[in-house]
Amino acid sequence: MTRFSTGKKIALLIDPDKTSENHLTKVISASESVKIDVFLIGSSILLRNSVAWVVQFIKKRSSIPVYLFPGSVMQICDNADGILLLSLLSGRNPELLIGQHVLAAPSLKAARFDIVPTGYLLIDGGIRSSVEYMSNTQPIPADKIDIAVCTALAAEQLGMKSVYLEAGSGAKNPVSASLIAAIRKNVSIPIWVGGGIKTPESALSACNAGADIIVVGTIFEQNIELITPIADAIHQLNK
Ligand code: 1GP
Repeated sequence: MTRFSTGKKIALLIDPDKTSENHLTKVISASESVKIDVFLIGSSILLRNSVAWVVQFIKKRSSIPVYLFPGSVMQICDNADGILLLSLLSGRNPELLIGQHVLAAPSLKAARFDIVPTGYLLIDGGIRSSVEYMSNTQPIPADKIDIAVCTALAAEQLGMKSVYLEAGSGAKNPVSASLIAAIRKNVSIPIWVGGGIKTPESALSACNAGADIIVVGTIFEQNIELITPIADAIHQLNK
């Protein structure tokens, strides 16, 4: 049981390279008013070493939980509320299955925050994503539902506490409702879904198929006001 086990939730992904004091202030204010459930902080690659600063800036001004969503061990800091400890199970790159985790283990132990071991599945979203390039792995083809289901099952059987279906930031096609539904039928751990979700309709479709937490990033970088209809649509399902 984790804080992500009950109800439908929306997570806002913040790329530390693509924000500033001014932008973050607006993001926090909009997020408070629509009751964003969690902030995720991270990126496939960073030009600036700014994760700790972003976490601290949010923690001082908001009570919304802040979780690390690290692209690498270099993006770990100890002032967050927790971390999605991602293992890229769709790939066969040992560094991202266990190597980075070994390097990060002492820092994570010292941080004493919530660690959510998460099976991370990259699903083809119709673009060559940063995750695909940086991880040097192939995404699961969007129509290979059996492969995605078996990978999610393996995550649960390995004891992971959630599974994250990632179409890639800015994906052309979000993860399909049929793939989400097939995974929902087979695993009981919380399912995160992100990548290419831009409308209340696509967020609702993912939730109705069985997603528990919808992750949105890119569209809020472009227009923070779009946060309201999407968050409202998701939270409506809890009434
Ligand atoms: C990426 O799933 C997230 O990890 C968010 O994707 O930027 O397309 O919303 P977008």
